[in-house]
Formats: sequence, structure tokens, C-alpha cells
Amino acid sequence: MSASALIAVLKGLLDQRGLLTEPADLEPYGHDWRGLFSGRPLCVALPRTVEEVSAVVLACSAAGHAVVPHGGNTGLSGGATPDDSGRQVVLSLSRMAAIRKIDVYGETMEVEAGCILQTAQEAAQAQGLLLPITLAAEGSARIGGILSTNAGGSNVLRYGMARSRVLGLEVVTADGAIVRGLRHLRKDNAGYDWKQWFIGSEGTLGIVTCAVLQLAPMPRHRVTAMLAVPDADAALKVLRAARQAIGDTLNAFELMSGAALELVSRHQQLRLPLAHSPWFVLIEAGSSLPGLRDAAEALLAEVLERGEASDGVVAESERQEAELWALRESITEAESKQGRSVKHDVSVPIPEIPAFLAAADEAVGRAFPGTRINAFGHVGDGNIHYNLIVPDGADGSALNAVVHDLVMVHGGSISAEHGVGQYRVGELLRCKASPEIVLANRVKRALDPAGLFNPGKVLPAL
Ligand code: 2HG
Ligand code: ZN
Repeated sequence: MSASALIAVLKGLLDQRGLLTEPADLEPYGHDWRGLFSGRPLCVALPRTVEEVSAVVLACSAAGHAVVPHGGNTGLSGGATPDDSGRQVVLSLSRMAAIRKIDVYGETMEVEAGCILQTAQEAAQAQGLLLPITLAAEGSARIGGILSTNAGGSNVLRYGMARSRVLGLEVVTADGAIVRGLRHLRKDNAGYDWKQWFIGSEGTLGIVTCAVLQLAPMPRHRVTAMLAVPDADAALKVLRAARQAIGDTLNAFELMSGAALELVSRHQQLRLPLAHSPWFVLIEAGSSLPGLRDAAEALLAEVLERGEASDGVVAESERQEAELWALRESITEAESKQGRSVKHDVSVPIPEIPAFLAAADEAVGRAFPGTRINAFGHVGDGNIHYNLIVPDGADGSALNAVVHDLVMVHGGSISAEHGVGQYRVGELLRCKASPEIVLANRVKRALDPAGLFNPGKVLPAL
């Protein structure tokens, strides 16, 4: 079937606003947030129901055109950007954005894939509940993209990755079948837990259209503190002290280099509440029981006394809390204003963090003088964003190899929370053991034998 015939079929399946074909309308779907990846979609389909998603998938399959699912386009690995063949159909879930149900007894939410994370968070909060997925991009990221990439964020330490919130899923598979698994059950061992195949596989195995998410009680008290620490080793000591003192309440334990915060104060005009230090940590804890603030202040006094931290501030108001978080969450934007960056979203076992950082700094400094290291991350779960701001023309692949080889030496992963997309396919094949790649290819062939969904993402195209 020709491309124009497919467009005519899709027009017939969708309502008036359901298909974009004009170049100006396609433009935002042709590149990622960073402007690193670009492509040319044939058209953008915007279905309103799961039945329409199924019909679009079947039409594309019959016509031999690949489908590229698209959420809020906040990904950092190019997973939602089509190729430049001009043949791929982008499938945006943005019009399937309803919150279908909130169950206050079971603490669950049934939400469609196109719902923006922040909207879902606010709906949970209105019922006195917490949707504990927290990301810098939560104002634009959509539930479908978050689940398809198994997004992380700053609360993984307490609440786990996006995967761990999912009780039920509805997906459309490559044969157009609608698989309805929207169960609100914590316990469900009736056969394979197939929803896990679609979470984190970045739209390469099927289209997530709706999910049941496990919410949590909303902690009524919160405390946020920022500490200056001399080195990464001291940050781990503070983490251990915090785990022992207030561990069951710890939402987030973030690490930021002094260099990262220098970028933030330069480009975002945000003021640091503490004097310069090589490293900083940002700690957030939440509890429904009183006394958290006293415990946090005692913790601060203890780590200052032992010299594990050199300075610290506990937020006095919600506004100050927001200001502390703004520093952490502006790093990505400040980095993009500084220049071209080569990102590494890596994780290592927590005790390896200081040794990994030292080895990577040394190797990068030796092999690529002039590179500016922008290291920060979610140290409480071992995820470091080891980003390098490089001169134009720098060889990104060579930098990746140096950093990722060290990640492997330290027992880590080359993709902690941002997925593989198209950015890391080569490095995944290089770094992951071949039986794991063979297994992944077998799953891909079983669920999507014609390579309909998001070809070239996560794995090379079939
Ligand atoms: C964060 O932790 C995000 O702020 C973005 O995951 C990380 O820009 C990055 O590399
Ligand atoms: Zn992150």
C-alpha cells in the first residue's frame, strides 16, 4: 500500500483532529527535546480510544509502515523520534488522557497513557494520596512514556522505579489485539506477569494505552535539607547516617557536584544557600508521624560534628523547599545552555560510586582534556548522571566507551533510568553479555515478528 493510501485509510479511522499531515504540524514530532535526534514522520495519528489505537496499528501493519509511539517527548535517548525515511507513523497518545478511576480504599488509580504525570499527581493529591513518581519533567511527561521507559526520578530510593507502581496494564499488540489487564490487584500470580514485558521496553513490543497504578499514603510532614560535603565518600557516609536515623522516611537522597551547581547559578540565575563546596547532597524525607524535623536536625548536627558534612541548611518553608529542589532540577537545563553535552545515565552499586567517579574523572581528564564534567544524580539508588560538556566536534562514541568501560568494571549499568532509545543501542550491544541480547531478540521476534513497533530503538531493527 502506498503512503498516500495509508493516510487515506487512517483519515477514515480517526476523527477530524485525529491525523496530522501538514509539515508544520509534524515538526514537533520530528525531533527530541535536546535537538539531538531528528526524523521525518509520514503523519501523526492521535487516537482517542484503545479501539482506535488498535485500528491504527492494524492499518500500519497491513501497509508495512512502522509505528513510533510518542508521549510527552521528554525522553533523553531519542526513543520517541522517528527515522528520516518519511515512512514511519507517529502514534501520539496525548488525546487518551483521562483519569478513569481513583480507589481510595485500595489506593489505586486507573489512568490513560496520555495523561501528564503532574495532572495524575494532582488528582491523587486531591484524594489525600500520593502518586510517588517524581521527575524533573513531570509537567510534560506522560504516563505511557513513563511506563514504557520504566522512568526513575528522585523518589526511587523509597518507592522504586515506575515499574514497581504498576498493578495493571492495557496494551495493543502488533497483531492489533487489545490486551486488557486493568486489574486493581496487589496479588496476581495467575500466569505470566506479561505487563512487565511492555514496561521499560520503550514501545518496541506493544503500545501501552492505560494503566492501574499503586498510590501511597500522602506523608503529612516533610523535611528537605541541603548539605555541603567534601567528597563522594562523605556523601555515602551521610547516606548511611540518614538511613539509620530516618531511613524509613527517606524519599530522596540526591548528589550534585559543585560544578553542576555553578552551572545552575550561572545559567538559571538561582542562588545557592550554601558556600561553594566540591559536592552537595539534597535530602527529602516524609512521614505522617510528627517529630521528623527534629530527627532531621539531629542528623544534620551529627554529620557536621563528624565532619562528614561541612555545612547544611534545613528548609524552613515550602517555598524554601521548592528553591532547594529547583537547584537540583535545573541542572539539565543549565547544562544544555553551557554547550554540547554527551550524557551518561549510569548506575553502579552504591559503595562503588566514589571509586567510579574518581576513575572516570581521571580517565576523561587524561583522554579528553578540555571536557567539563557535570556529575549529579540519585546517589541513594546508585544512579549517576555523568554528563560531559564537550567542545564541538568531540567524539561522543569515544567518550561513551571510556565512561561505560569503567561502569562495567564497577559492576554497573550503562542505562539506569533514561532507557536505550536510539542513543545507546550500540553501547548496549557492546556492553551487555550476548546471551542477554539473544534473549531480548527472541522476545522481540515473538511479540513483534515484522518489526512494526519503534524499529531501531533498544535493539537494532529486525
Ligand atoms: C535528572 O535526574 C534527569 O535530573 C535528567 O534524569 C538527567 O540531564 C540528565 O542527564
Ligand atoms: Zn535522573
